[in-house]
Amino acid sequence: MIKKNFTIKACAAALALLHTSPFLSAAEEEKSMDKMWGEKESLNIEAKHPALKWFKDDKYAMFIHWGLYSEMGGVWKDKTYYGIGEWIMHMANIPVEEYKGFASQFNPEKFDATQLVKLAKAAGMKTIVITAKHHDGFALFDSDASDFTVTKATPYKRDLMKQLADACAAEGIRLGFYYSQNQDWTEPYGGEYKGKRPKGYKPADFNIYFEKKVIPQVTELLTNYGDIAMVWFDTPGDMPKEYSQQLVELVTKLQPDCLINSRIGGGYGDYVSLGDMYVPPVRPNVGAWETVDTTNNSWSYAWYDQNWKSPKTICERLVRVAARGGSYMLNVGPKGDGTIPEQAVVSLEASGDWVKAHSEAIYGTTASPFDQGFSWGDITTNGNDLYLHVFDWPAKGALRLPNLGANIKSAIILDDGSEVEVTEDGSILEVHLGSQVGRDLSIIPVVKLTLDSPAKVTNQATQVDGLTPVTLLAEMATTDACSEKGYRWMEKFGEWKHDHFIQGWESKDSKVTWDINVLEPAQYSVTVEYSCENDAANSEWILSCGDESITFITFESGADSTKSFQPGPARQRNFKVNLGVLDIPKAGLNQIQVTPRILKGKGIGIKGITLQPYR
Ligand code: FHN
Repeated sequence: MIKKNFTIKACAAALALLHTSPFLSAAEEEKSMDKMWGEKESLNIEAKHPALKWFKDDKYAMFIHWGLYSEMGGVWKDKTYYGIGEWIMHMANIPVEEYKGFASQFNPEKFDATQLVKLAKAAGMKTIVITAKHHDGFALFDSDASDFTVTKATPYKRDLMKQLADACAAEGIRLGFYYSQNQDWTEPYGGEYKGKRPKGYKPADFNIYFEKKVIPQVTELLTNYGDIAMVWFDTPGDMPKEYSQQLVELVTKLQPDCLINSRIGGGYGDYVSLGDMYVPPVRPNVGAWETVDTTNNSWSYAWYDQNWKSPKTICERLVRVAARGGSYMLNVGPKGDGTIPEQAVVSLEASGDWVKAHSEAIYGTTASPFDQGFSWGDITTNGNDLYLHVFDWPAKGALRLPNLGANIKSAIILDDGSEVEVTEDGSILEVHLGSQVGRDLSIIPVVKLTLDSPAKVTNQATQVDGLTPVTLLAEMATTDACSEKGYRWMEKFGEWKHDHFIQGWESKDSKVTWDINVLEPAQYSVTVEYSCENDAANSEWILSCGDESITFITFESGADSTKSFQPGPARQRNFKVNLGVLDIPKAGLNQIQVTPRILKGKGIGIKGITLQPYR
C-alpha cells in the first residue's frame, strides 16, 4: 500500500516545449517538468535558514512581473498572442534584434514606486519580489554586465529597482528580486537563446553567459540595492547543478540573510516553491514552502486577461495556503507605463481590508491541526488559539470539529468580539454560528477558539460531518496496485491548472481507499468525477463503505481540446456522475474504497468522490 501525503509528479509540459510541441510522451513530460522547475529534487530541502522565521510569519508577499513585454500587453505587430504575457517573445517568435529594439518604446513615466509599495502594504503584504530580469534578458536595473537594461536601452533611462528599493526601505517592506538564471532568450550563450548561436557554439558555452552576465548581475543586485530579502530564481531547466551551487555561494557570501527559493535548481534553496498556482488540498510533507499565484491569469500584463480573482477568492487562497503551513505570493502585472490595472488595485485593497481586520488570524500563525481543509472553510493556529475561517455557511449553522485533544476556554467572532456558543457532543465540538449566519460572506467571518492547550489531532482522516458535502480528492487517497498522479496544464490565458487522478489500475484487485472520520451516520449521495479514455470505456467499478456498495459503469469522456497537449487522463474531459445513495451506518473511522469489477485497459482516472448528506 502506498500512502501519499503529498506528491508532485512531473507531469505537465514544460513551458519551453509548451508552445512548440503539441504532444509529449508521458516520459518526456515527466522529464521536462522536472527539468523546468527542478521540482523533484527540491522536495528534500530542509527548512533551516534563520530568515525562514520572517518568511513563515509574514505569510504574504507581492510578486510583480514587469518588463518590455508589459508594454506589448500580449500584442505583437497588431496580433494578440494568448498565453502568459511575459512569454510573448517566444510565442510570437520575435527576432532577438527586433525584441531588443522594442526597448526604445518602454517609457514607464507613470511608475510610482511609493504608490506600488503602498498598494502592497494596503493588501497586507510584507514583501515584494519583482522580475529584475526575466527570461527575455532585459534588466529593470542598471548593469555593467549588459546594455539591455532600462538605463541604457530605453528613453526612460532611470533605474527602476533603485526607486523600488528606496520606496521599500522607506515603507518598511522587504524586497526580493526575481532573476532568470538559466533562460536568457537574447543572450547568444544563454539558455533557450532565440537567435542564431555564434559560430562554433557548444552547450558548454553557457558558462560564458553565466560568468559574464549572471554572476555580475546577481552581484549587482545584492550590492547596490540595500538589504535583499530573497532572490527568486526560476526555471533551472537542464542547467548543471554546479551553477546552482555557485549562485548559492554568491548569494550567501554577499547577503547571508537573503533567502533563495528552490527554483535555483540542483536541490538547493532554502524553501520549496510549489508548481505555479497550486494550492495543495493536503498538507505538503516538505519543509518551508510557498504557493505563487496571480491576481488574474497571466503573470505579466495582457490586455485581454480580465479573469480577476475577487477579494474573497484572494483571501480564501491566502487562508488555504496558511492553513496548510505555507506562504502565499500573489502577483500583479503592471502595464508598460508603470500603472497597475485598476481591477487588481480594487481586489488587493479590498482583500487587504479583510487581512488587516483579521491580522492575528494570518500573521505569525502556523498550520491547521488538520492536514486537510473543510468544505465550510479552513483553520489557522497560534499556540492555543484556533482561527476558523468560514468561507461557506455550514448546514444548521454549526461547525463540527472532532477530537481536538484540548478543552475549550472561549469562542468569539474575531472582528466584533461577540461570543459564540460551543457545545460538545462526545468528542465532537459544535461551534454554533447563530445569528452570524446570513452575514455577508464576502467578508469571511473568523471564529477565534481559545483552548487550554494546543490542539492535538491524531485522526487525520477526512471529516465527514453529516452536514456539509465533502470531496475526497485523489491527493487524499491510499493506493494499492494503482497510483495517484498529478497533471498540470496551462489554460489559454496562462493560468496553470492542477488535477490529480487515481489511475494505472493494474488488475481487478487494485483498489483506492479514502479514510474518513464520520461524525454523523447517515445516507450520503455519492458523485464520482472521472476521466475515461477510449480503451477504458464500459469498465465496471464498485464503490464501497464496509458492507455497503454501489456498482457503476464508466463511459469514454472525450478529449478536452483546451488541454490537448496533455496526454493521459488529464487530457480527457472530466465527467461528474451521480452514483446513488450510500448508507454509512456507523460513526467513526470508515473507509471508502473503489475497485474495478470489470477492468478495461488501464481503467479510468478518478479525480474525486463527493459525499453529500442525503436528505
Ligand atoms: O516561465 C516562468 C513564468 O513566466 C513565470 O515567471 C512563472 C512564475 O512562477 N515562472 C515560470 C514558469 O513557471
